[in-house]
Amino acid sequence: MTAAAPSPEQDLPETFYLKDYTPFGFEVDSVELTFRLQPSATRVLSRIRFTPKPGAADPRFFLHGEKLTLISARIDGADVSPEITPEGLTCVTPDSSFLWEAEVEIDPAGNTALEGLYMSGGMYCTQCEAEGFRKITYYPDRPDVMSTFTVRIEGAENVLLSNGNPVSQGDGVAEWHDPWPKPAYLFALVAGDLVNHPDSFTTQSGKEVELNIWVRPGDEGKCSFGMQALKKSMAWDEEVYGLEYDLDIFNIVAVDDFNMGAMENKGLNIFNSSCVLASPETSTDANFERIEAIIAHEYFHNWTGNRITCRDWFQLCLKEGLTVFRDAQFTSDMRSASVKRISDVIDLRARQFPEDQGPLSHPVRPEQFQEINNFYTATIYEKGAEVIGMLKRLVGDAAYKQALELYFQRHDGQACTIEDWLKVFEDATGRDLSQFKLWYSQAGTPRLKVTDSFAEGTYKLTFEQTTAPTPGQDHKDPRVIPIAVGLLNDKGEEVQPTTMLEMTEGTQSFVFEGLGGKPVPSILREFSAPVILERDSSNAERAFLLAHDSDPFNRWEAGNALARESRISMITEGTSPDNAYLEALQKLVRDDDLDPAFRALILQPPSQSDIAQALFERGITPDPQKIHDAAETFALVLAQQLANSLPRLYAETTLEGGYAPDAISTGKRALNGRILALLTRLDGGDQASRQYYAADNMTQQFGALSCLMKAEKGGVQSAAFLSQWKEDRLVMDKWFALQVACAAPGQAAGVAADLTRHPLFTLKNPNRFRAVMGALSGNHAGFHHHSGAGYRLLADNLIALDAINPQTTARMCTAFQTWKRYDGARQDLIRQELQRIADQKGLSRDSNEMISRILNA
Ligand code: 0A1
Ligand code: ZN
Repeated sequence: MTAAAPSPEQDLPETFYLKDYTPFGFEVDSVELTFRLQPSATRVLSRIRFTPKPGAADPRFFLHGEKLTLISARIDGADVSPEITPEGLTCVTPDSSFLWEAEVEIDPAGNTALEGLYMSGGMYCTQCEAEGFRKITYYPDRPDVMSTFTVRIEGAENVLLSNGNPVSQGDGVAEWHDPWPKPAYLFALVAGDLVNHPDSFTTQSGKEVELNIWVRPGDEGKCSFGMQALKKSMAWDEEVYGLEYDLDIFNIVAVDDFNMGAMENKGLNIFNSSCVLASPETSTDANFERIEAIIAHEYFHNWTGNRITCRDWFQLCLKEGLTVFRDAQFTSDMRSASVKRISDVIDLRARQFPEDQGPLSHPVRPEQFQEINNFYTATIYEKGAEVIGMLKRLVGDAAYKQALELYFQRHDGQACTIEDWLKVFEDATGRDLSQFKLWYSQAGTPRLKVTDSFAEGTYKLTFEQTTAPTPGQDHKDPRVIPIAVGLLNDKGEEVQPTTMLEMTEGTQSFVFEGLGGKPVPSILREFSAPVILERDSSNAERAFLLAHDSDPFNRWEAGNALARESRISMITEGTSPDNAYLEALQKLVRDDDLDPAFRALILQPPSQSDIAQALFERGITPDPQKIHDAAETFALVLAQQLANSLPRLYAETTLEGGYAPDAISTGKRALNGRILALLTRLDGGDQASRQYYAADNMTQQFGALSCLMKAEKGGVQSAAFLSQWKEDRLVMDKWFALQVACAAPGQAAGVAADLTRHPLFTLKNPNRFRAVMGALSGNHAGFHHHSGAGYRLLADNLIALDAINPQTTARMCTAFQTWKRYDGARQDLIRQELQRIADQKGLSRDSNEMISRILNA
């Protein structure tokens, strides 16, 4: 059992290992908390009943606690004097059930790290995942310790909220009781002068649930979309998973200062205001889509995360991978499944692939960490969801459903592991999943080399899988890979419908018999596994698949490969944009039988960072300026080729009538936006300017402004935008980001530096910091400008932010994770900046871990 306080070696950050897991030695029978709110001196009183577990040998317990001033501590009414360290306290305990009472003082107003209890815009709020509760009071702050909570809040604010159901309210006091045992990371408290957007939902068993979205006065008009998304999520989880909500009330609160997107605290979700507030005038289509998905994600956590939680933080993907998978299913059902899949793969390749192939690579279930906050990564979330998608493809939909029913039935109320998760699939299907488990333990993206041959009606596909070494893992075993394959004949007809091949060996062949001629294979349909497919294919074959593949994902993929190849030969051989590809694009853009959203995706060029990665993989050192120039040339040539039809296409795709954020209108506006971007390259911004002034919604206003800014014609409109929206923080984040995103490579760092001196810039708000610094690192040629100014500016700002908010600083360090792709001169510049950050006195544990992992690449 856990006993004395951990004692890290002087100056060496402690590393935590999965193999060291030991259960806590006590049950926590109940928790009662009283908060006496004061901005700089809040008192937290706790009454916690502990019962030693049978066989417990150690007569002491360790409670986590950080940055707390202990006022008093008692056990069964008698004062005690625990031994206190910066990490917590150790105290001698009775050998049977006892009551622990403590009073501590904390400083919410001085808490700029936004973990624990802090203040945002005059409101008190909390963020406890992963280890923030220990900044509120002394407690065994680990997810496998679950208990019921009763919370009393004393404060002058008119709204006082916590988890569970309300017990009493009134006169500066509120009491809440959460009947569902939960770990401390799901605790939440909010107190503020707030207004609500109320609604209600009747569950499938007829229970009436009160719903509220709480916001600052003035934002109440931006809640209805989020509320609809919540109600759709509640109905969907009942219908698809048979899961019903389990409290009388569900509250969502919007907070301006928040490190992440949102948090699934039981019955009291706390949202970054950017992820819940929406109105046509202030939010883009992309914002609406994201809000719908995040509301669903947090709501779905009520079962996958809260009712069944994680035993320890190494199991984070147990709740996150599954909940991302569920929210993706929801979005596919609400919108277009193929558009969602393509968008998710674009995102996976942009964020998870570089992570998995660089110095930060880690398994979906990591086995060690220094700071758990650094492991809320694309690997845990998005690759975690991909792994579940593969599992579902392998066992089939019916078995997936059975396994999930068994999971909820067997593990409700428990803190579980990946072993528990896989066991329900084994028990439901009789399959042995020990090899499949490698997806959880082995880091790195597998490469799948494909060769084929045809003779006498038999087509043979041979696959070879390899995974490069990753930090701490040199050897890789072959994994189970579901490969969805279809075959087309030379007329483009499907002669073999999608079939799921199950690869288990390092090298493996599959044959298809009775074919009339050599088919064209469509491999890895629907992106059936998160791997990199390598196949010697011709542009003619890609164009054929782009025209004929019945699988929408692979159809898009063929276009994407054509775009990439065309770009690469422009860069490496100085060729002009590929004509066959340009013609294929022209045809698709005009094909009204195709979903506009799909056409918009086909027109979306590969990102410059993707091209850099593709070059690097071919042993060519990427030159960011050349990559940028090729992208510009390609867009101009495409615009010129389409010149005659662009005005008509623009007119045809312009929506009449009022704005609605539904999937069909969103797809049409996406296509219209791509056409406007091309048109702006030819008409000097006339149409974009007209659209800017005529727009009655942010999608079109901001879309037009982006086109103008890219064309360096947006000065007047940008100033007008600033003056129109300067009071709206979320719209201003867009404006800040756009200035940097549209800056020419040689100017990006200078523009960003100027913005950090803008009166509306602040390090205290993570959204604003990310708007500027995220846009800088996202401006590929600007960030990697040979002067090194981008690197220097980011490092300066990371150093400044680290003292205020370590978590957001550490996440932004990932901008440097791909540094080994680039030439020696750039690597020297980056190494210098990384070293400068590492050398900072008092650098946070969060940033220290990130920088040293990146430096050790
Ligand atoms: N669990 C939340 C995201 C979240 C994670 C960590 C946080 O602080 C370190 C805050 C929020 C989710 O998946 O939505
Ligand atoms: Zn989550």
